[in-house]
Amino acid sequence: APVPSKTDKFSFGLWTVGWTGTDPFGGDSRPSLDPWEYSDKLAELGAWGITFHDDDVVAYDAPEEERRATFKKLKDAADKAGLVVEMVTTNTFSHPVFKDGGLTSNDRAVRRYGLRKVLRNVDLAAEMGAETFVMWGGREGAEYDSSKDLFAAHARYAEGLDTVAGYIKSQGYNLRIGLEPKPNEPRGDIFLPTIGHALALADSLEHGDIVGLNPEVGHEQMANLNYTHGLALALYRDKLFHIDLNGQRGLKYDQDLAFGHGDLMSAFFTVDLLVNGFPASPEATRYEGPIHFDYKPSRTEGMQGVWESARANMVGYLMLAEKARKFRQDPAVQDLMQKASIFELAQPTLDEGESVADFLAATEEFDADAKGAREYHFVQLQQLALEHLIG
Ligand code: GLT
Ligand code: MN
Ligand code: MN
Ligand code: MN
Repeated sequence: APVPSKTDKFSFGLWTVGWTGTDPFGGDSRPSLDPWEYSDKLAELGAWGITFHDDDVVAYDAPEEERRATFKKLKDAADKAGLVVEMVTTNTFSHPVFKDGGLTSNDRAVRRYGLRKVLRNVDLAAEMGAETFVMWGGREGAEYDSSKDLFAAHARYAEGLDTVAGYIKSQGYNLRIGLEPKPNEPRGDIFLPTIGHALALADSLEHGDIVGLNPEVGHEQMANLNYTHGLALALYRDKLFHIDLNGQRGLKYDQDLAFGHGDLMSAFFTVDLLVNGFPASPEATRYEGPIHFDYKPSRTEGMQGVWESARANMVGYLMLAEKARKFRQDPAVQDLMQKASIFELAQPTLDEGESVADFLAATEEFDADAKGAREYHFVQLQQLALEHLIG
């Protein structure tokens, strides 16, 4: 198996390997370590970076001095292990105060408290040298449509995001916000449920230029959507700031399996896009950020299983990357892509300078029946992908 190394730019949330197995039906199945114990071990396994919420490192109500000392201890340990703190995020979902949301709670005092907690972490993120500030609004949402003015909820969400983005700019921080969509869980319906929804709200902001996306594989799949298509739209809009890779099998609770342990074919084409880019659009934006894993070591695993599963994400990614490269380089694949007219899609439909009037006036020979009978060879191409994947 390939060996992960720092040049692969793999990173992990401390809350991933740090998950102690608590679920709605049972308590911890594993011990909890100190944050630097997780980061040291991740570095040893070949990771390049770590990410965390404020509350993954210190208790949410820790006194200022303790808070400073603990973050410093973690940063020193990360530096020593050669790890980058590439992203920092805020926990606005665990404490009951956030049960109706942080930025969109009906209760204005809660919103002011939530916004302060987020802004405090923007300072922390900058101090830690992070370049991405993720905002997963897990509690922003509702169980009942009767419970909220849904127009105001979106207005307050936008207000909160613009305040955070404006603050980042005013402080001159080298940070961009990555919105993380999720359709449901823990709320019955979460606001900004998909990549498309988040893009639409980001586009409406005054400081939207530094507000983009942090899409998670499982979250898009929980909405029955195609993750790779979502990444493509985010890239098209220059908004793919960060990614959360993991695995999900179908429409059920958020499984957070290791990357590749869910929909393998979909994972293959996600990696294909990340390592090879779009086949016919070489000038298109590429994702060059961290390969960040947001998974949970299953509750059945002990500490050995935690480290085995962390490694599984990285090794799985590297194996898929190797296969994706070979797939694209295969002359038989290139030939079929040609026959499938894949490269032709990059050619604009209108000629350069062609007006709609010219276009409408033009008489072109076109045989709809012949085109209706043409072959695209898509199945054959997909089969070649499968053969590369499992061959
Ligand atoms: C939480 C969530 C993840 C998000 C994290 C960032 S927190 O674990 O389930 O998907 O990425 O806030
Ligand atoms: Mn998830
Ligand atoms: Mn999660
Ligand atoms: Mn996530």
